[in-house]
Amino acid sequence: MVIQWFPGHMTKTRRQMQDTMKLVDVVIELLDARIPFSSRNPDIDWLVGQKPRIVALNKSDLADEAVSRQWEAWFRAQGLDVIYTNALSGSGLKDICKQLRALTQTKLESALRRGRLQRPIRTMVVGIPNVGKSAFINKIAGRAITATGDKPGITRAQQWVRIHPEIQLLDTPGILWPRFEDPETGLVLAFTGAIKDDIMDTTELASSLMARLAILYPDRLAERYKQQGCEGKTGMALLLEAGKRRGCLIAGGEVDLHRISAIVLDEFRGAKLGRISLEKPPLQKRDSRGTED
Ligand SMILES: Nc1nc2c(ncn2[C@@H]2O[C@H](COP(=O)(O)OP(=O)(O)O)[C@@H](O)[C@H]2O)c(=O)[nH]1
Ligand SMILES: [Mg+2]
Repeated sequence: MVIQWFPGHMTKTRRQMQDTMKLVDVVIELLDARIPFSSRNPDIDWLVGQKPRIVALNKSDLADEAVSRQWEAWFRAQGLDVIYTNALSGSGLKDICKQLRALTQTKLESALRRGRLQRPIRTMVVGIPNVGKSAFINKIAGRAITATGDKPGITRAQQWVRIHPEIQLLDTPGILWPRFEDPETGLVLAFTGAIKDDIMDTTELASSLMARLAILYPDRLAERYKQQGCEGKTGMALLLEAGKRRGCLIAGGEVDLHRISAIVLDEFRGAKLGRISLEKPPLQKRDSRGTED
């Protein structure tokens, strides 16, 4: 079913995206700072082509700052401008505007030389579902112009919103598809809540998350769920232990796996375990002497 349905949908999205892309001067690619790899559209380079692009590592408030700095360096090494943003607080959005203007400076200058601006810089936000596109647009536009959450079926004319005297933003984001054929990507997207829990086995998801966190952030995991160390334990063992510590029990004293799973996922997504990054950039050659910790 998925195989039947997705390609058609994707072809249409691609075509629309290419059409819209023709209207913009600079593209803002929104990624989830916790999972910059998995929240990236696999065809983004092809879609954006030669247009200047800014990578916004959004939800930066939830990501590990040290890891985000590594990603920043990695993106810069790929020749991309990268800015951390928090679409809820608005931090980083001023830098986005500054960068948009810098990227189109020559265009602006030649227009200015001819007397006055012919038209403002045009930009649009693109990204996979749940990276914060609507929140970003709302915040930068300073008012609620798009509903948070995507409602398929409701279509309306796209409009340009002035976000700076010299910059216009398309009020509708470009929705991209994730790397859907990769199970690892599906998993980390599900951890962050980008894939709905009702189509996932939450116990399996929570125990996978536990296993992952036991490797990446063992101390924080142990502290939050009062684990006696995480080493050598499976995700399921950690989940059961957490359930006991939290008193998530059903009759007979067994752990209520459904309940503890929901708690763990909720707490992770709500940053109750602190700022966590689930992906690190691939090691670069010049970094190979051991920047990885
Ligand atoms: N903590 C945090 N949450 C964010 C940020 N940006 C968006 N969100 C939340 O992420 C969820 C998805 O945001 P939304 O704008 O609907 O994403 P879209 O599907 O890309 O349009 C919402 O619950 C937002 O409140 C951010 O920078 N930090
Ligand atoms: Mg949206």
